[in-house]
Amino acid sequence: MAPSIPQLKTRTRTRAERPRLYKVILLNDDFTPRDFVVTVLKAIFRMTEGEALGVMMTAHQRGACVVAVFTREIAEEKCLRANDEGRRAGHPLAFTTEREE
Ligand code: TYC
Repeated sequence: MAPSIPQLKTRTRTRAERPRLYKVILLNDDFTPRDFVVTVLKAIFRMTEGEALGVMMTAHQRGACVVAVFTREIAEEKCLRANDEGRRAGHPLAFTTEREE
């Protein structure tokens, strides 16, 4: 019987692709009370009072502000929860998500 030749094992490492990131964006409106926006930012996005105030004021003055960046699932879930908070309180508060370049 012919001697068997030991096979060289080659390992191919498949690195997971970097997940795409999604921005959660806060949109200004004329009706939602400022302190309500701050409360939602603190509750859903775990911001400090100061951070939430800064984001709320930027949206208020410029029309919109990026709140944070997440993977798609997290961004969509937080956006949904934040929009729900506004709806349940009867405010037109709106968050949206946008894919990063
Ligand atoms: N513009 C609102 C007001 O004057 C406050 C506000 C700020 C609402 C930011 C939404 O994303 C927002 N009461």
